Amino acid sequence: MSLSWIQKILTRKKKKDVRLAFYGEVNAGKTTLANKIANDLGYADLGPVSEIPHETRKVLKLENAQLEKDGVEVNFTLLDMPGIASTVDYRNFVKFGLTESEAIQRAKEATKGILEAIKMIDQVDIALVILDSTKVPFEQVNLTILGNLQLQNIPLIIVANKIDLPDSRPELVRQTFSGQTTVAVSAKTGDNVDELYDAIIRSS
Ligand SMILES: Nc1nc2c(ncn2[C@@H]2O[C@H](COP(=O)(O)OP(=O)(O)O)[C@@H](O)[C@H]2O)c(=O)[nH]1
Ligand SMILES: [Mg+2]
Repeated sequence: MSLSWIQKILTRKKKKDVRLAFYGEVNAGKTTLANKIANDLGYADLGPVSEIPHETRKVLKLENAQLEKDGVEVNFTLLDMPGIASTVDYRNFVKFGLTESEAIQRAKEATKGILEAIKMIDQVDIALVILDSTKVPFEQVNLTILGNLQLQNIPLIIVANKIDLPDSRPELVRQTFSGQTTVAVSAKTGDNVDELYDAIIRSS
């Protein structure tokens, strides 16, 4: 992939700092997508990915991702947020094989992380709202995230993720949030991530 989209961000708005945040429900693929973008920028992964919910419990930052191209410099900051959830039940983690005390600790950290993610909304330039497109999109968590972002006038892009899976329904996501920019991708395979870069440019 070329990095021309970053150049376009720079030349269009001459914006030196772009703080790009990854919001969404738990296990939507936020960290997978953040890692993919970090790798495209030439950086290492921001953090680990897991099928156990609430793997990301602190905001993961890739700060000062310096990009110098044709004499232009940018500080690109990726903010991979803890997954938002309406309930955090430690018993779910026990099902994944954690001990009870590990599960309780994880639940405590996850709850703190959700608050941290919501508090940081006002520091964000562009929010990606990542959804698992194999799931029903019209869901309380997604509505809460969108409502909070809209309240603060943060430009947002809905990312219908996991289109590599056979039961993915990105069209349903698009229809559900028809007023919003929606891009369907697979963070895992990288499919269609280029289109997401175009959407980021248009929002910046
Ligand atoms: N098939 C598929 N799985 C994905 C994709 N993105 C993430 N996953 C998986 O979904 C799970 C949660 O991913 P993660 O990035 O940790 O989600 P997060 O909680 O939103 O940060 C992991 O098992 C990932 O491998 C994708 O595009 N396709
Ligand atoms: Mg994560």
